[in-house]
Amino acid sequence: MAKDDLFPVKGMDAVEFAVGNAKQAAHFYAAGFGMTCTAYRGPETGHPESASYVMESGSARFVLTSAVKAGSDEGRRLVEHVAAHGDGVVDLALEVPDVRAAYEHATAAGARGLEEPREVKDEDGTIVTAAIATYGDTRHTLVERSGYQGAFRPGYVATGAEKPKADRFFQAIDHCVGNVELGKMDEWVNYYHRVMGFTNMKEFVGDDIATEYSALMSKVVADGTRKVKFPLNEPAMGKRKSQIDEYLEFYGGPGVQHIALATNDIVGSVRAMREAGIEFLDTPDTYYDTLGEWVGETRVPLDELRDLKILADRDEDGYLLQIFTKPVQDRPTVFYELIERHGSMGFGKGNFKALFEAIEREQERRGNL
Ligand code: TYF
Ligand code: FE
Repeated sequence: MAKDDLFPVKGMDAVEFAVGNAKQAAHFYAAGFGMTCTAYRGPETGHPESASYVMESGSARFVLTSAVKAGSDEGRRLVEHVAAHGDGVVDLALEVPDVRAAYEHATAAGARGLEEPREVKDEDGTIVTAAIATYGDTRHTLVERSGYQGAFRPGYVATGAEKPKADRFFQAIDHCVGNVELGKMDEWVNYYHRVMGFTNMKEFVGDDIATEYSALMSKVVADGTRKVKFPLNEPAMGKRKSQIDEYLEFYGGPGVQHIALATNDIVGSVRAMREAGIEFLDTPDTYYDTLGEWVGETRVPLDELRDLKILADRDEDGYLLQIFTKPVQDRPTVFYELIERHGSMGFGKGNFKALFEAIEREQERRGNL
């Protein structure tokens, strides 16, 4: 963390989803993603408006929230979010060392403030939070934990479940991707420059790749430590309807497209998740016919990659293995990526063609191409 960093971040604090039925979503993430429900807040704990399940795997934390009292202010906000977007991400919460300073800097730099800094306390300590708006109806809550000892945040009650083992299916959030409207990508890239002091990573999808096969443009911004990485996509004119346009249409505007989860054992994770019913994108056998020639040796034998449809990419720093789920709700919106990094800090550029073709096959099956 550089001394002159005006918006230092410690990492992702949590990804919060507004969903139609958090109780059932919690079961899905437990069974399919190997996550453990570590904390809960709801009517039984003195919060009648909504129910929230905190799901953890390693340092990755998802919060699944549903309205309980649809007529309350909070309930109405959740119901409206779900009505507009379906199940989706409402909050990419960031842990910062000083919320007041971060909020002041962000709003002075033009971020729209949603919640002023405030302290929330219980017998386990104090947390400071504030919130700023980002693309669509998505927000960044800023969280200062300062040694808070309780379950998640004040108001939440620990479930008593044993802390999940970090080597379950994944142990951290690697990156969170946003889809924004045509022509808005650079505006949002600049927002993260200005507001958070994030800088561009070298991986991007430019005009050349866009027109050839991807029908999207993308740039990646990250904090100085590269712990928080936010790729941003916008649609581009390709040969066919952009997967980003499909998302924007079905999500009802900009929002989080995919969350990449870091794993140390992608083979074990994919096997277990497939077994639990999670559906992954298919990769044609022809991809593997030439893969060995350019990717070289990886930890996982080529046959196993082919078997499980795992993708691989290599750059000057090393290699990565990755795979993408199909959308995890009926709308063709949010999906997940599993990523096992071995040196490479990239996003799988060498796979973009194979990946985007796989996504287009799914678009076609849905009748959206
Ligand atoms: O996060 C990334 O940039 C990669 C590649 O619709 C990617 O995972 C980009 C766009 C997309 C799917 C994957
Ligand atoms: Fe990704």
